[in-house]
Amino acid sequence: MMKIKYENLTFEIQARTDLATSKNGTELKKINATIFSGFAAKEDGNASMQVELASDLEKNEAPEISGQESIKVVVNQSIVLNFTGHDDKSDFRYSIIDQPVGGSFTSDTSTGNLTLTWTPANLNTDKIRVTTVDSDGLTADAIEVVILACSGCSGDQGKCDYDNLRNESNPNYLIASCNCTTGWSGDDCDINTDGCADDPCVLERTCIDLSPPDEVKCMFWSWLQLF
Ligand SMILES: [Ca+2]
Ligand SMILES: [Ca+2]
Repeated sequence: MMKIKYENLTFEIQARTDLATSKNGTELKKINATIFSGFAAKEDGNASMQVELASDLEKNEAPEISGQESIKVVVNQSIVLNFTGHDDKSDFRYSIIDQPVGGSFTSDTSTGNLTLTWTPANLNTDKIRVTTVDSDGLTADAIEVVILACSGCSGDQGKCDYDNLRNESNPNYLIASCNCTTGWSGDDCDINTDGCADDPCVLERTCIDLSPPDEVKCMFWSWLQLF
């Protein structure tokens, strides 16, 4: 805490800084002006020091953070996501507000980036939200990454279709549907389709359900086919 004494009064600058950092930039300037305008009018040693402090606070700009704002992920497949902070002062830090389950963040000192490495284990709702905080406690507008998740559609039994979503209730965690290859069905293409379910065979033919990639066979039974 920094205290400034002027005549018989003591001003606790830290308390004002806390107040200032919880406001937006416009209000910050207003508060500073209120604290320091009285001192500026006095032309003595204390006044110059206090005006200088005010000037430092006013010059501080809120930090920013940039990075990918949406990402496609597949269960059991690893992704890497980078974020970059910016500030008028160099000693800002990253703040992780929401971390996905199984994900880990690292800060790269050579690039200054914040990196997320994540392998989703399932389709449970997850959140990625990060921000930057500068040395005076000012915070950037956080990035919340829109996650487009896919089950993987059981490997080669289907393909992720990110244009058709299974859920839309949470705009920041969307689940892609699967386009199944012939013979497979279900949300994740893990069900061997029962090709006979809709009685596709006519003229008294017998329906036989087949394994993928085939679906069904309709045939006349005869003694010849039994041998
Ligand atoms: Ca700053
Ligand atoms: Ca089948």
